[in-house]
Amino acid sequence: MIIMEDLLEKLTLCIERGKVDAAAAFPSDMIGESGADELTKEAITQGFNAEEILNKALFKGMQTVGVRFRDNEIFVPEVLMAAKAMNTAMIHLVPFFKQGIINQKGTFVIGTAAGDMHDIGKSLVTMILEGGGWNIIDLGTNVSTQKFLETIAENPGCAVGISALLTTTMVNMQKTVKEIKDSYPDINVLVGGAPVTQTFCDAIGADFYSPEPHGALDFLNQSA
Ligand code: B12
Repeated sequence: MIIMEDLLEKLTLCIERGKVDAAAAFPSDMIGESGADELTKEAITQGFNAEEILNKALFKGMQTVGVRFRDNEIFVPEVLMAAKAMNTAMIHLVPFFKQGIINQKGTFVIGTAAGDMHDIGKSLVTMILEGGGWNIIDLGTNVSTQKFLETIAENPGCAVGISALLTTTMVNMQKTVKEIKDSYPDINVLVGGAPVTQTFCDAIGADFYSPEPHGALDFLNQSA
């Protein structure tokens, strides 16, 4: 049993190093040690709440990964392992964000912009909104404008969320927002992702920007 103070720190390290679970052979210097899977379960058992685990360990680890990736200290394979560790940990948190809520507030269609394969942020938004009572249609990554338009047509009155993590795919986000607004001016379109800003949101005619999922939940609840 790991003492409580060390637990979140060890979990942060697992995200930074891409240590998925005890059976994982990567990274080689951590073979046999507990990974993100076991440590997240243990953190829950020890009474940490899901928000605490997310903010104090998972986000923290992923932030470090981002900095190291930017500085060319690590490369795509290591980032992919970190993402795998993060997704494995998040699976254990899903039930806490969903707890006791009936999905009846409305439908929220979400996907990452065309050309964009990043899905961790989008999945977090999905988790929080689903927990907040919204029925989610997750279109995944690299979602074309056409796919968004078809899904909106099938779900009249839905709200839409688009995530973009790359400056290049922000351009695609802009095109998608324009086409959605041209065809469905009354539908709320929310945008987010690390490079997206309020200024960009205003410039492309989206209805709402938030740097984190709870802002989106508040906005949707108010407009429901
Ligand atoms: C993990 C990661 C990857 C993984 C993705 C794995 C996966 N399954 O998602 C992999 C390795 C595949 C990858 C690939 C690439 N990546 Co990458 N990646 C990252 C990294 C390290 C972390 C992203 C992340 O998950 N963050 C954690 C989540 C929780 O944060 P988030 O997505 O911002 O989401 C939060 C908010 O923004 C908000 N939010 C997000 N979406 C939405 C939507 C709505 C509607 C709302 C309201 C809110 C909201 O809520 C979330 C929770 O708070 C970032 C670095 C960074 N600092 O962002 C680089 C980064 C985004 N990647 C980058 C690059 C360059 C690439 C590649 C081009 C690299 C390459 N040479 O191939 C490719 C592109 C692939 C593609 N076509 O998409 C650059 C982008 C630079 C730029 N300005 O465009 C970054 C910034 C790294 C860097 N510093 O250089 N990447």
